[in-house]
Amino acid sequence: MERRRDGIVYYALVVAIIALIISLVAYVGRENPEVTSAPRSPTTMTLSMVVATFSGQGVAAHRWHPTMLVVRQGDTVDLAVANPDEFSHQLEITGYNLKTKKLTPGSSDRLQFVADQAGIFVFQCALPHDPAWRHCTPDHELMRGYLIVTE
Ligand SMILES: [Cu+2]
Repeated sequence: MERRRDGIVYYALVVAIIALIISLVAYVGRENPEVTSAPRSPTTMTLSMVVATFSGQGVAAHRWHPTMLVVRQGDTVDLAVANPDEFSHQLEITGYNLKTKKLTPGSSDRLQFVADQAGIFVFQCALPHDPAWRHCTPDHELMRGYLIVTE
């Protein structure tokens, strides 16, 4: 009887060691997400941007939304820009030498380009504040964001 119990304990120990070895092999051989997601062929990034107005406490803030665009070098960017504001604006991506047409209230435009240079590029409003023409708003200088092109 004692011998038989020893045999079962021994058998359970062998099974536990085999299970441990299998789980260790599975753990070591698991896919590393950092490595598998790194290489990626260039793609078309379809993005959209709007003039966003945030208001409250008698103050209105106008910003390009989103304030940051991130693409990879080599990607084609297809950026739709809309202006739902009651004043005209114009998006300019300095460094890439790109400008939308003057975006009058309710209008939109599209910028299509290949992000061939890596770096951080400012985008801003190219239409200085001019109340007589309903061009932009007093916070013109704050309508600023960044296009980040990663290598
Ligand atoms: Cu503006």
